[in-house]
Amino acid sequence: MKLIGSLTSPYVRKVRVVMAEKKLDFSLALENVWVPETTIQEVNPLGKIPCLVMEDGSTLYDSRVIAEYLDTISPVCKLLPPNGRDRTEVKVWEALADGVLDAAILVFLERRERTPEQQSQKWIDRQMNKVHAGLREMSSRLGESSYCMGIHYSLADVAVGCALGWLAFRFPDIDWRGDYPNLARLFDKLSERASFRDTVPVLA
Ligand SMILES: N[C@@H](CCC(=O)N[C@@H](CS)C(=O)NCC(=O)O)C(=O)O
Repeated sequence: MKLIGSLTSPYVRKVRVVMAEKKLDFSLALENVWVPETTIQEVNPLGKIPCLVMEDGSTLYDSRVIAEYLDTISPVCKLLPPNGRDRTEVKVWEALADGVLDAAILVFLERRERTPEQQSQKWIDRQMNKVHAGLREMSSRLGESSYCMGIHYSLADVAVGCALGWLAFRFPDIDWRGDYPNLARLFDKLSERASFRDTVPVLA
């Protein structure tokens, strides 16, 4: 399998962590989707990474679909409960963590891709409000539990860890560690895992 991605995308990191936890073999093909020469749309019409190219040449996107698929192809380190309410709960955690990222990335891009005159503070505030509300919700859901789903490590922790890691990387001013010590405790524990250590976001 070939994973098309980057070393900074938190959604790509989520898939890389899942691959590592499940001990799946893959090659990582780095792709800069922001340059005009990118060929990403040949594999994903939406022009986004991650995109997984399988042995038969077919492709999978987005990160949630890829993660869910990868969990079905190996019994090693099951990251999603087989069915029922717990499975949905993990997916809600993932939607929450990805949603925080979606909002934060819109702010990041607003600042990077638009001139100061073009930028809308109202838009930035709207998205930042989602980031902060999402962090608050994550902390409240986590409470004093060891992991998002209680005592079991799951895809929920992978998604939350990647979201917090990306905020630390791109938005160091957001003090989620100080505001939510339980998220910091979870993040520090996740950061000790080889899957997280080996995928810390880095500028190419
Ligand atoms: N919901 C998608 C989001 C993927 C995404 O937005 N990836 C970014 C990189 S972090 C991207 O490729 N952006 C290119 C674009 O929006 O044109 C997923 O989970 O895979």
